[in-house]
Amino acid sequence: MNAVDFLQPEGWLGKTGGPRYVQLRRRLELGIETGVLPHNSSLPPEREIAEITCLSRVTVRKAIQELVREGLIEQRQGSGSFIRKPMARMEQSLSHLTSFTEDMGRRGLDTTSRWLERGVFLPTRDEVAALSLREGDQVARICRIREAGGRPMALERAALPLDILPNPLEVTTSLYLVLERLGHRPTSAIQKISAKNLESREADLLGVAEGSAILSIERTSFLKSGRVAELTRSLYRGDAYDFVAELRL
Ligand code: 16G
Repeated sequence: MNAVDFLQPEGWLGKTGGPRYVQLRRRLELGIETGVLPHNSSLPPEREIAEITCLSRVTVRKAIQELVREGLIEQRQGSGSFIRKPMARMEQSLSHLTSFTEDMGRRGLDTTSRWLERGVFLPTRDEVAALSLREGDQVARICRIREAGGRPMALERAALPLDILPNPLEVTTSLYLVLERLGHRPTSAIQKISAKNLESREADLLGVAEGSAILSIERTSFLKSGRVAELTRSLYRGDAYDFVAELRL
């Protein structure tokens, strides 16, 4: 089946199926999933989709924008919209205490950060408890979108005692590299993983649709002395990660 036949509105566009842009977005997602709209091919122009489906161009644009946010479609200046190759899932071992930069480097991917917060703050009650802070202590906090190969992979919020990370602005790429330089790299950690559906603000930041499945991970890491070095809460894209644990008798 070609794209024009596939987008004919009979059979999938109706009054009861929710907002029209959502119905179109779902139809396009199905086309991408089933290969009717193949990877690396161009999407028919907005005007043509509007004609085939009898939808307004505003509605078509809204559906396409959502697919761009989800990372399924890429808009190239001057040459239109293209179906992106899907992101390969990454397997992440749960038995080694590695950093995001190291994990991605091993896969040959460069990492970048989009900073949301980085500085010294008054701690929240959770941070005081998790980091065993004393009254009046402040906390170093770094919060960022972690990207690999140019794609957002995780939203990460880390909090550390100030004597472990006195100057959070020093962290420009890898937190663990800075901690290593300071002689404070954690040597063990406990991780709690749970499933969540993304709220709209976080979904926007990660470039996925609201309500998408996400892995919520809380890592508490320790120095050799047993002292807590870091409390990091991360949201990892559920469509990109498999966490793998090795079990032995
Ligand atoms: C990982 C860790 C996070 C740590 C970060 C350091 C998980 C779930 N989280 O993302 O706790 O702070 O690596 O990475 O693995 P960096 O050294 O590249 O900044």
